[in-house]
Amino acid sequence: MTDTSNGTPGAVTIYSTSWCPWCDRAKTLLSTHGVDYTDVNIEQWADPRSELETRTGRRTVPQIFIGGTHVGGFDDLADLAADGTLMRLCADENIPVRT
Ligand SMILES: N[C@@H](CCC(=O)N[C@@H](CS)C(=O)NCC(=O)O)C(=O)O
Repeated sequence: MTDTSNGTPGAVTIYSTSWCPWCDRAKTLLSTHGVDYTDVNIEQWADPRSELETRTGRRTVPQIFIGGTHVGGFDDLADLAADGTLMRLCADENIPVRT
């Protein structure tokens, strides 16, 4: 995890495209954990992959920020969810979690 300051304090941001199954899985995982998110479709950008790389250091979608912390893609998010780190990170970043 790296803090690249391109997230939003107190909120979850997911950079995605409309055709991406890994994005859908990430959104479903967040929803099943009671975490709301802001979905940013990178297809609206002029040069999506370059802009994504500038913001996150990676060129694949999804890219997910928990507050100001960049956690990576779906695989990274799933690992954090599996070992409980996701919920601790949400607490640390003041992200509301629905129960
Ligand atoms: N293992 C990655 C998979 C991400 C991935 O392959 N995303 C596809 C879209 S579903 C993508 O961005 N492909 C474009 C590319 O590889 O350049 C993750 O967990 O996020």
